[in-house]
Amino acid sequence: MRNVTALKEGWRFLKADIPVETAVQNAPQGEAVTLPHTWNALDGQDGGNDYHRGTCWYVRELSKEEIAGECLFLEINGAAMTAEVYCNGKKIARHEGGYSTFRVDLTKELAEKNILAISVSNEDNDSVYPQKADFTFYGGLYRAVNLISVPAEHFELLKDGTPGIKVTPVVDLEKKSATVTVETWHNAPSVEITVNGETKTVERCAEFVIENVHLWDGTDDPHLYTATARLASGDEISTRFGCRVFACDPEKGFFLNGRSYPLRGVSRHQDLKGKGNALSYEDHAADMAIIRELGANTLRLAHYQHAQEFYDLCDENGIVVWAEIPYITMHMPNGRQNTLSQMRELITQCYNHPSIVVWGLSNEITAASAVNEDLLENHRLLNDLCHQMDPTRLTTMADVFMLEIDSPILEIPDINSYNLYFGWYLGELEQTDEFFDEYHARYPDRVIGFSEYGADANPAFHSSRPEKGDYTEEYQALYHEHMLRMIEARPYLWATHVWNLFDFAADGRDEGGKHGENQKGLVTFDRTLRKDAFYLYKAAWNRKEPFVHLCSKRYKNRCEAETEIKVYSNQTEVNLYVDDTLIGTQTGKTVFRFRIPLLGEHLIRAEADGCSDVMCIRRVSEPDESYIFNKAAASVTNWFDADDIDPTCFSVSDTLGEIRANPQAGAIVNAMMAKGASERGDVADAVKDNPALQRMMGRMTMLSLLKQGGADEESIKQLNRILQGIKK
Ligand code: GCB
Repeated sequence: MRNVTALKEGWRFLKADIPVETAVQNAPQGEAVTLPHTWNALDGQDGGNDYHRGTCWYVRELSKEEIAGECLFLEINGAAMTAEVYCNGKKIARHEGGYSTFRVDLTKELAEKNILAISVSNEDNDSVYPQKADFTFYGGLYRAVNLISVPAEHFELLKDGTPGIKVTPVVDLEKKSATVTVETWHNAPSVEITVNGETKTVERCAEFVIENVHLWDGTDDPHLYTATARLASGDEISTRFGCRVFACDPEKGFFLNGRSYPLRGVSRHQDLKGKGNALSYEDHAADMAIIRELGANTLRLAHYQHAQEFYDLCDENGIVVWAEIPYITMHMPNGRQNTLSQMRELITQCYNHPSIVVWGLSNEITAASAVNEDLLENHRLLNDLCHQMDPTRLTTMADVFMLEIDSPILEIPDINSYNLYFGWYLGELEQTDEFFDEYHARYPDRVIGFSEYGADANPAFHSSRPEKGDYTEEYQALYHEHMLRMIEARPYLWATHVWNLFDFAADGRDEGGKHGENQKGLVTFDRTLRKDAFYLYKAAWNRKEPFVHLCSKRYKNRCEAETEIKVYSNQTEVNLYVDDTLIGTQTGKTVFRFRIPLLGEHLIRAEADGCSDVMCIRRVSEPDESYIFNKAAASVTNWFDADDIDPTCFSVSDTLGEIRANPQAGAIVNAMMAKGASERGDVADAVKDNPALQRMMGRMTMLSLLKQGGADEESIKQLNRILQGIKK
């Protein structure tokens, strides 16, 4: 018999870096908490970088009933980031890495009265990842903590948090069969393994053949089998598994079970407003329901190992997953062992999930580190570890935009993917298209994907002339309309992942009208509001549930004689009614645009195949200031869009590349940039030494470069006047 007891109640929490004796002594005065728990649920999402990073204690007494049984193990499914476990004052384990499961053998430590004390630290250091990244590093026992009691003969519990059972199905599509190898680890002479109604008694490992195999076939039919292993002592474990084959083709993209299956989806962090990362099963399931509503078929579970419950939900819903470790942003020479142990745990603990198809080695690791031998070696070791532990899956990497496409690091993982933010942080939307076209032309034999793209939007902000950097819901929607078209035209992209499905806590941020949040989500941090861009993807991806969505519903007060009404729908024909009068019918795909005169207050209704959506908008005489985040930026475009620019001469609307191609105009801009460079030392050096960045800047308009550099209105105008004096 195996007994699992969840230790939810009865904990005392002490927010103090104190010796274990003091922690145990002071425990009765500590705060009573229930698990899961993070001490950063509130301060980790209020902005300002002041969230508590330090060492805290969780103390609890174990009752007589809880410790019953022959052998007792403590299972911690997530202690962020580093934990030390003490039983009756004695240190019995240390674990580094905040996202994986680890277990501790308590059997020999037990006495009459038993006090468990766990110190957990999310303090900064130079060896445990992550240390530098755009998300809050919550601290706490934020996933379940369990006691597992087992007989003397039992399945392995300690090694890398293993489930004790490993299932490898190999599918033969032609024969419609699967050969399923089941390995187990235990300390008994034999084990009884059952798969699909067939039972075998073996020492450790058995093979089964499933004829007429029911495939795990993505979102339409994610069939799961169960493998069960039993020891004579009564200890029993089981795991679900799925039978599927997949492949990535450099020209045709992803294949599932022999058919083309373009992976189109989103990324997710494990956190929620008000709760931090301490989510309940219901929270996970609610997230999955939103993913299904969106119609995504893939998830990048960034930037660390997610909860087992969530990989289970992905298995059950047929979502293809990219799993990764938090080897992110900045390579740490002292962190090599930690990357290896986090990867070993990820693969050991997640191996049986059919949803997972790739192991991510790192994310934007060259953002703050040079591509040196130590970093390359670290990646080679990780890559080899993945292949050795799991020959059935591929390795991948999320590359930062300025990583040269001919960098040797790109040759390490099996397949690659780029994070690109052209049209948001820098550059123009079309540079994304150019980037992939160039990459694909140069490396037609390499598999490439689009691992991150997105634009922040605060649904309070609106504009009829949306532009990069304005944080409006409308710009985010336009951004994604472009990316959706870009992706649909490039079927070779093996997977694409919007950054991000949900707004998430990034305590270092303070922008776009909110503190401590990355607002690139298609849905708000509290999950209550779906932004327009959510419905764009729903229109493109959700083929099952007919729907129609009116954009810019929150943009009620409009200061214009004519306004655009934009509709997203997965139907091919949309009717638009203004004040109950049909004013137009459009046929098309995904995005439907209408223009209507705005006279006063109007009721707008869109209809498509029996579905409808309504909103109310009205004409106002003055712009509604509450819709504008960055008034200064907004005014720059307004004055600059003036028609008095002579198109036969240069202007700040030309790209840096175009301007530089002309000796006279180029000399002026180069001189101006050299002056800026001497004032901003290291940033300028980074640009000078990075040809990829140089090339990219060449494609940006002078105006957007100047705005991103923080140039004021007067100096932009002045340069424009000079450029207007030079004939093209
Ligand atoms: C990235 C990172 C991700 C950030 C994102 C952003 O490239 O991988 O962690 O949150 O950019 O929004 O800047």
